[in-house]
Formats: sequence, structure tokens, C-alpha cells
Amino acid sequence: MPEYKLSYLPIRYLAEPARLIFHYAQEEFEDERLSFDEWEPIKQSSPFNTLPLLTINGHQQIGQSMTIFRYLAKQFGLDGGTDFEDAHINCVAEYFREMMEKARPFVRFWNRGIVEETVEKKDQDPEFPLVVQQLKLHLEPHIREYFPVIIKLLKESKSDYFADSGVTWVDFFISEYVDSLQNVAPELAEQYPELLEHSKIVHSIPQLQSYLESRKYTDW
Ligand SMILES: N[C@@H](CCC(=O)N[C@@H](CS)C(=O)NCC(=O)O)C(=O)O
Repeated sequence: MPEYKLSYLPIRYLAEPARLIFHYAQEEFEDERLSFDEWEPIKQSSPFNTLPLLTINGHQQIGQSMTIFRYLAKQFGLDGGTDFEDAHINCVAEYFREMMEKARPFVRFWNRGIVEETVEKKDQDPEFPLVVQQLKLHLEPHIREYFPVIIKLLKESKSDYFADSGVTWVDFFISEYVDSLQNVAPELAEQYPELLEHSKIVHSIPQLQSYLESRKYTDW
């Protein structure tokens, strides 16, 4: 049985789909959450100077989040049922990630000042008007462009998930982001009920419940 360690910051964002895959598959892993102070001195020794990082058996490292998701999905049967389905869900994921990259300035802005596990309540933040401005500039236009296509792809599926054959890693990947969007911009998220429903279905999967009930709240 391989020994897995998943290292990331004390937030969900780029590591949470991998955490969900582990919990779904009921595979043991070390869920290492590093503060910025703990991360800084070891940053240069990681493959890309970034997190998340998956370490397998103490020496094999995967340092790109999408590759971590795909690797774990392959190990635990959460990739597509056929090569074509696998290609299809990868297209969905790449498209979604493209949007995430465009919206990233907003996520960086939102998370500014987060040290360790402190999550500011943004609506009590004196800079709240700035939050709205950043949202309109860096998040909303990308959601408006990409979400209708994502919804069309979801509706074309023969299952409740993005793949006809059922749940895959891409459902964890997309539903995590949608869930975070609900936290930070509920009025925007509510305009996409199909994705909220999908997120609800994914977050209701029995294998995930004890983790979801115990995980510490973070916006992203
Ligand atoms: N393409 C990379 C991006 C990783 C990334 O940007 N990670 C950020 C956290 S979300 C990071 O490592 N920040 C800390 C730093 O740059 O020191 C991936 O998908 O894994």
C-alpha cells in the first residue's frame, strides 16, 4: 500500500479535490497543511516552488494540482469509464481550469491577509466596496462566460455527473469551486442552479460525509 502525503496551505482551493478523492476512495493519506511560515523555508526544495505537492512513499513527488488529481483518479477508479470518456472529462476540467486561472486575481485578492487559519468576514471588512469592485472585474465576467458552457456539458451527460458512467474526479474539482463561489459571491452562484444542484449531489456522497462534517470552514 503506497504511503501518500498531500501538502498544501490551510485552505481548500487547489488541494481539496485531491482530499475528496482520498476520502471518497477511503484511502489513508497524510493531510499536511502548512502555514506560510512553515512553507517558505522548504519552498525551494519543491519541484515547482508551489503547493499542492503529493509525495508518494516518501520520495516520488507530483507538484502540479491537475496532475495530482489525474494520478489519484487513475489509482482509485475515478477517471472516465473509457479512453474517450476520460478525454471528455479532461476537456471539461481543462476548460474549467482556464476560467479559474482568469479569475485567480480575485481569489488572491480575497485571500489577502489570510495567515494560518484566520478567515476574515469580508462583509465586515472596511474594504468591502473594493471586494465588490474586484468581483465585478476579475470574477463575474469569467463566470458568465464559462458557466453556461459547463452547464450545457453537464446537461448532456446521461448521469448526474459530468461523465455518463458516473462520478469522476472532475465532479470533485468543479463542485469544490462552485461551493467556494457560493461562499464568496452567493448572489452570483445562485444564477447557476444546475451547478449548485450538482455540487449538492457531489457533497452528499456518503463516503465524504464524515470528512465534510469535520473539516474546518474556509471560504476557498
Ligand atoms: N499550476 C500550479 C499552481 C500552484 C500554485 O499557484 N500554488 C500556490 C497556492 S494556490 C502556491 O504555491 N502559493 C505559495 C507560493 O507561491 O509560495 C498547480 O496547479 O499546482
